[in-house]
Amino acid sequence: MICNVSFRSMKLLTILSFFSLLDFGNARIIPFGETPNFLQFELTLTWEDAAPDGTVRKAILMNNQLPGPTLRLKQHESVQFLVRNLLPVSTAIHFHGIDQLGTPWSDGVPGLSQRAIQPGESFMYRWTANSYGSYFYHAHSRGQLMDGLFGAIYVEPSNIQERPFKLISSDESKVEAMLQAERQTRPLILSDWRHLTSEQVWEAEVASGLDAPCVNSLLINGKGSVNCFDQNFINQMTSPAVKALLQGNNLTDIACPPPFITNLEGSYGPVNYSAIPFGLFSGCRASQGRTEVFNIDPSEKYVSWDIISASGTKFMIFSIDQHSMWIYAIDGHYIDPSQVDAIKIATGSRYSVLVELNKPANSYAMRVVDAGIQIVNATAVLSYKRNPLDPTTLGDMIAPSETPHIDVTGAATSDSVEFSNEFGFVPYPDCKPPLLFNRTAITDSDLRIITRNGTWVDIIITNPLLGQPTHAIHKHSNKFYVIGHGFGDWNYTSVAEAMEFIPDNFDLLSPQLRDTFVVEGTRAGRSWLAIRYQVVNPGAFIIHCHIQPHLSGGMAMAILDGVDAWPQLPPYQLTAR
Ligand SMILES: *[C@@H]1O[C@H](CO)[C@@H](O)[C@H](O)[C@H]1NC(C)=O
Ligand SMILES: *[C@@H]1O[C@H](CO)[C@@H](O)[C@H](O)[C@H]1NC(C)=O
Ligand SMILES: *[C@@H]1O[C@H](CO)[C@@H](O)[C@H](O)[C@H]1NC(C)=O
Ligand SMILES: *[C@@H]1O[C@H](CO)[C@@H](O)[C@H](O)[C@H]1NC(C)=O
Ligand SMILES: *[C@@H]1O[C@H](CO)[C@@H](O)[C@H](O)[C@H]1NC(C)=O
Ligand SMILES: *[C@@H]1O[C@H](CO)[C@@H](O)[C@H](O)[C@H]1NC(C)=O
Ligand SMILES: [Cu+2]
Repeated sequence: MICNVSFRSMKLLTILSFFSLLDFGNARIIPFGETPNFLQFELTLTWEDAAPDGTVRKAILMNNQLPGPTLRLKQHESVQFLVRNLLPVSTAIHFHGIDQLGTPWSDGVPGLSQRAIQPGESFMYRWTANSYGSYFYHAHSRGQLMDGLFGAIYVEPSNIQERPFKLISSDESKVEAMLQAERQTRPLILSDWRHLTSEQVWEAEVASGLDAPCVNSLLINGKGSVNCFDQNFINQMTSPAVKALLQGNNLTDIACPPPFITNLEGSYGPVNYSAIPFGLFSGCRASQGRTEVFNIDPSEKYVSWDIISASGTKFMIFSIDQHSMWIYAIDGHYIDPSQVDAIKIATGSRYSVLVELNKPANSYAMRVVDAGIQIVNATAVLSYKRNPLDPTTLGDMIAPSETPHIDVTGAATSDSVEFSNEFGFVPYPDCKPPLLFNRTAITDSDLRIITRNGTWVDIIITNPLLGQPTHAIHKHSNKFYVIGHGFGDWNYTSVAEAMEFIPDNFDLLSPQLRDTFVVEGTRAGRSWLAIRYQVVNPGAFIIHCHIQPHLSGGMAMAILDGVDAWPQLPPYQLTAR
């Protein structure tokens, strides 16, 4: 993937249709403080030397660790989440995918929902986990996500929540094992890592005039290593399509496209190639970090992971040697389970998977690679060995695997490898947003969306310039339905009108319910995405690209939802500091 968004003409979000008041499927808002269970969670942020991939740099640690500690809570439980900022810079923390019903002041967007937490200050976030499933917290201030500020959140579903596991197997003992695996589900956080800090990357982007899509390593739960591939191997693994793009050049020694590729469309204006620091596009120094090892007791029959992409720029592909995965929830919502060998995951998305432990006792590589052009990877280990105290089961015990599903470029190793299809999932149980035909259009002239409470809103996101990368659009507050997508120009005044001409591009019967979704890259032509949500949560929120340099570059838009019913700041929040 080549990230060459023009920061100066960032007008990719086009609001076309805005539907008038209809009342459907009200979410019950539980005001903070009504629930009996309060969880206390404290996060102390410090700026320290750290070496997740074996190379020392400054990074943000949370209670001395990276990723931060996992926040686990039960559905409908409330949390008081205290952030102590001992960093030299201001910050704010966003709870990605958490709907913040009734608590918009805890959404963590500095300048919109709160003032930034200054160095030395503390801030108390308070919210209720209305929805179950996999989420994460991360910095929403400048590029701090890329300095390591992230950690998993898991909301245990209430007992009355219907699970889709019977669709995987009709064997009751297996379904019971899946329920048990879900109860013990564990985070698997994928991230991309650089040896420059986020501010150094930003300064280099501004000074050079280039977007910086390359990384130095990938991490699984904060662990990884730096590979320096042999140039001949890099050349050998470079696909014909990438070779055509490279015009006779090689990928660099970090297996990334050289900087002139980023500037191919010339959308940046003057480029200063001498302002590119070591390691940004090239400059490889191998280093060895730790390896994440999962020692699993195979008598449990199934294991569940919440795969969370906390990456700054990379879309990634994940797979486990010799095992398939049942994806059973995405972005904290169940789906009709889908059996795949490899999952492509956009930054900000969460895929929950069940893996059947039906192979011989051994260690199996869990692989993650860049889904784009760079050749960069990380490996964790799934070990069936029983005794976690046995030292031979710990460490870098990757059994030589003859049958990985993917190679280091993410390509399938055989025709039978099944990849996830972002567009193909069906929510469980089915949820149907209403068909709407009574519309009033609004324009995007002031780059804000302003709504009345209860309104249904369609947002059409267009990717109008050729050669653009795929973007990962994330909406704060409640989830949205993915009602349509396609290639070509969007030249309609509403979804209803578009559906008369291109009905096959829409699905109003079983659309996915997501908080992060892709609008496709435009190397093959312009693209668009149509999402729909109901305004149920008055407050100030944001919709933005989750690729960090794009967000830093301004690819964001404020959503002022339900302005007719904005809440008063409660007294407890006035003293949040
Ligand atoms: C590409 O890599 C090969 C193998 O290392 C090398 O012989 C060749 O000179 C390189 N080409 C360029 C344009 O740098
Ligand atoms: C290009 O970058 C170098 C290194 O940062 C700097 O010394 C030089 O002044 C820059 N040139 C221009 C034209 O800005
Ligand atoms: C990347 O994949 C290659 C090929 O499978 C492997 O040799 C190497 O150890 C992997 N690197 C990391 C950091 O996991
Ligand atoms: C359409 O909405 C307007 C108000 O926005 C309302 O006056 C009108 O009755 C609605 N028409 C239908 C058919 O629902
Ligand atoms: C906002 O609208 C939703 C949906 O109609 C409703 O459930 C909720 O009570 C409203 N909130 C306020 C503060 O009026
Ligand atoms: C624009 O929409 C019209 C129908 O409204 C269709 O006939 C036409 O082909 C579309 N043009 C493009 C460029 O997609
Ligand atoms: Cu983007």
